[in-house]
Amino acid sequence: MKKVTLWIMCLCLVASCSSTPSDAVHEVDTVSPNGESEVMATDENRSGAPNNYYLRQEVQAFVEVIAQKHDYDKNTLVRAFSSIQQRPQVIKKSNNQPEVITPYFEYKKRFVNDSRINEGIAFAQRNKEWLKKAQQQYGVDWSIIVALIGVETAYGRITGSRDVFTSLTTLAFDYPRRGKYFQRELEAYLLLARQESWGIGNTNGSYSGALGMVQFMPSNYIKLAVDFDGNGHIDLWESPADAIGSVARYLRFHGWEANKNWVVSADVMDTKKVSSLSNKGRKPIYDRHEWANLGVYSKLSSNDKMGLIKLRTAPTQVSYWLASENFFTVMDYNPSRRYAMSVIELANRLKVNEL
Ligand SMILES: [Ca+2]
Repeated sequence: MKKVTLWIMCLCLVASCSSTPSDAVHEVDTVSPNGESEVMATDENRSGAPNNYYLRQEVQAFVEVIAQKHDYDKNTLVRAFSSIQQRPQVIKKSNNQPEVITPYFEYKKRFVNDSRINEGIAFAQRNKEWLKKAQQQYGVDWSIIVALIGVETAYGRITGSRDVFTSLTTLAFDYPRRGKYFQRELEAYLLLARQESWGIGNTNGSYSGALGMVQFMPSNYIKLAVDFDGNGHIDLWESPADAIGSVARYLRFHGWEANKNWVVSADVMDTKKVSSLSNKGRKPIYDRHEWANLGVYSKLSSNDKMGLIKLRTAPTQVSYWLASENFFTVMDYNPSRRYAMSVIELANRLKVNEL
């Protein structure tokens, strides 16, 4: 008798655990062997995943803040956070970004190659009216816009297949090195999801939470994305026009200067003399005369200040460039010199074609 009662109790418990509310973020596939006690830990996550994020005190505090600060429906947030658990691959990937560990000559092969160039030319032809409009409105060269979209997502082909809510939550609460940053992005994502009626957890992106053809983080999506085709919605997945306008607006906002050099190759007479000046900071530091006094020569004719960039262009070879403010503006998109140089090299290869 006692056994039968227990069995019925278990059945009821499993039934309540696996009943998923109609607006749940993710379906819960199974109840894990140890799920019951965890699920019973609070009243509000009976339908939640085992080890779900809402069991964590800091997440409960975060939910409270978001609900208060933005008048956000707390039940929606509780359901969302209790439906997801840590995605460890996100942390692993964040610790092994190719920008950090791959030498430039290897890194750039992924982006500056025949297929990426040909696809870029085709993308530019399909979208030339929007590119001309963006170039005119924001002063950003069309080839940089195309190259940036090409490097980010292969012109919108690879925009990420991970639900960004789980990724951002994992990084916000289990990646202490940048936890505060990702908490702000998670907050922005929640606001965007409400504003755009996406439904929390229904938006896919990169493992670090970047969105759409241009891989904007949520805060940039809110701040700088633009409805460039004027259809009343900002859609960075399906509208190349919106993607083009948004990239141009982003670069302009971060200091892009029209009709300026991007980078010029440089000859360095004494590498030791400039070793503390190369790859230094994120701003141009000297004009061409000051660089020449240090034994750094280029074909630059303007008097703009430039920074000195050094990258490995072969296993036993490094090359130098003088880089303008525009180069550092591309670094505002992704703070990697290898990334910025790849975008610029791809743009230079595209630029030889007429728009
Ligand atoms: Ca639009």
